[in-house]
Amino acid sequence: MNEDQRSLLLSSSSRFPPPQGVKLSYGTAGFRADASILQSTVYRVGILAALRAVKTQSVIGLMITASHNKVSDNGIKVADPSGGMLSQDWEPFADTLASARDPQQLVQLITEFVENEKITLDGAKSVEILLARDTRPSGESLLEAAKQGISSIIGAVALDMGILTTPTLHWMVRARNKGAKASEMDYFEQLSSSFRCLVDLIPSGSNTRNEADKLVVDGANGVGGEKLEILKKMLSGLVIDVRNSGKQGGVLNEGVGADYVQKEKVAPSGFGSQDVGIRCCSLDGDADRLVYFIVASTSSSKIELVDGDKILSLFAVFIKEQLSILNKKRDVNVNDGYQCCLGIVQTAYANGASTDYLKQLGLEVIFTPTGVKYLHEKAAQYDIGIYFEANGHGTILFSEQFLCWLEAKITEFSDVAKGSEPHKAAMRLLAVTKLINQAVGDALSGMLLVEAILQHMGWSIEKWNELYHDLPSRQLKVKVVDRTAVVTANAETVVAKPPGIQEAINAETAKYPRGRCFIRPSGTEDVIRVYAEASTENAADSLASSVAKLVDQKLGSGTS
Ligand code: NG1
Ligand code: ZN
Repeated sequence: MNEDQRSLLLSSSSRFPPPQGVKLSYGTAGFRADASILQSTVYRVGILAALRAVKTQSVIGLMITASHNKVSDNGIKVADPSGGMLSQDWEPFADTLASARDPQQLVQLITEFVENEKITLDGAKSVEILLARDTRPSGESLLEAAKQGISSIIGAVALDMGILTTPTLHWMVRARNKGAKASEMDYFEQLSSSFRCLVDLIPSGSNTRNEADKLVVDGANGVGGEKLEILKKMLSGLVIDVRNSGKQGGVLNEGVGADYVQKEKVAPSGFGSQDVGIRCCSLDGDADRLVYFIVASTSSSKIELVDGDKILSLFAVFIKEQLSILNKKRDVNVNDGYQCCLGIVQTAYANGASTDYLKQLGLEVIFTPTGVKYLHEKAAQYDIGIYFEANGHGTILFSEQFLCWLEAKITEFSDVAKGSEPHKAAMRLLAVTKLINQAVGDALSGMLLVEAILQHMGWSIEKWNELYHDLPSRQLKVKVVDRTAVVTANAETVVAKPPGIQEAINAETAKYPRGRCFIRPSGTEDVIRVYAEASTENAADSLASSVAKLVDQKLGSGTS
């Protein structure tokens, strides 16, 4: 590192002293904490993003958001050149940087890291970092801190994209690195035109929707609702009513949003008896999670939750159907020996009934630990990989090889079998590859795909919800002295350490018909999470609370 670079880093870092007595870690979704203590960390992640851009000679993204968490929190995460999450082998460096005590130590750590990674900091070639934030009030000053970090690396240029949904920023990073059009308007255009394409390909007779058949969206009082107001004007064939868009004065994620709806299983604020029977969905605070729901009765806020597992199942049914049409030999000989490998990726939080259903369809279902980076990585190993967390974060990934094959097929069909069923199936799959975000889970693009598939199938939300019946489940969290004491194995389904706990969980679980229970340390909160499933609500509640008690006795402060 040359002297100019060194003194630039020393002087800028002296303006961002780290908070005393707190240790932040990159976690499963970047750094998250109360916004008031994040300035220094965000500045340092700015440096990391600039280094990553120099190392990869590509555009990198920085998103300032705390997603579904409360409005006073904030956070930052890095988007890699592919638009996906930061490569896991750089995460330890993120933690190291965040914990540097003073400017000298920070510069020392950076010097060692760039040497190891063979990063040349001569500014010879400039690199770009795209910055965006959600609607949190703290976002503006944190974005400024990130810019300061970026401009502390000679040759790194920060481009402020303003307020965006998290998936839009990831999409932009991916598009820019592919040399494609990458503005927010380009994103909206891609979504609306591929949605239109799917609607135009609906078999005649199955789309029985009328104008009054609307979708009501809970925008979590965040960025998603605000952006959907723009996007919906570009859509034809779908009537959307946005509530909780933040304009009516509601608080971000407070009694609203996908996390609240999924965890509490109640209607968000602003929804009630007038919505019984209407198709409703909720986005989270940065619009990367999506769940649907049906208001169950006029007298209570109880809902029928149509969660990420059911969205995954709907997508799987549709993709499988299109692939089988495409592979039929009837109309034209399309079976050229290419076997498309379709994989479904879930976590232990997936409802057991969804897994059974998917397996019954003959699909390959794989489990990974919690955290979309793990699911995404696994899904990317298939020609078509569909992944979802029960909480509504997920997408469908298509391999380059599959895309090439599909495009070649479409060209071939246009010549020899124009308008045939296999031709249409191929066109639908191509439209899906454009509609569904290839970088990360995206509530807006996922919602449009759900809507297009429901119209295609001619299904109501109730019909969709009947694909299978969820097993009753309960999630609890327990505050413990040290959550890292719990070490899990087998995609978090068993406790490896401390000894004895798994045996105790097994003994409890065995008492309940269809019982399933696991515990794991949260990657985003200082708690141990408990998940239980059983044949009745009471049984699931009772299993969860007895295991929570057990965790509290063995590891907790004994207070919860
Ligand atoms: P943790 O706190 O590690 O359970 C939560 C979610 C994850 C994921 C991350 C990132 C649950 C049980 N866990 O992680 O699925 O979304 O937040 O936001 O919903
Ligand atoms: Zn989110």
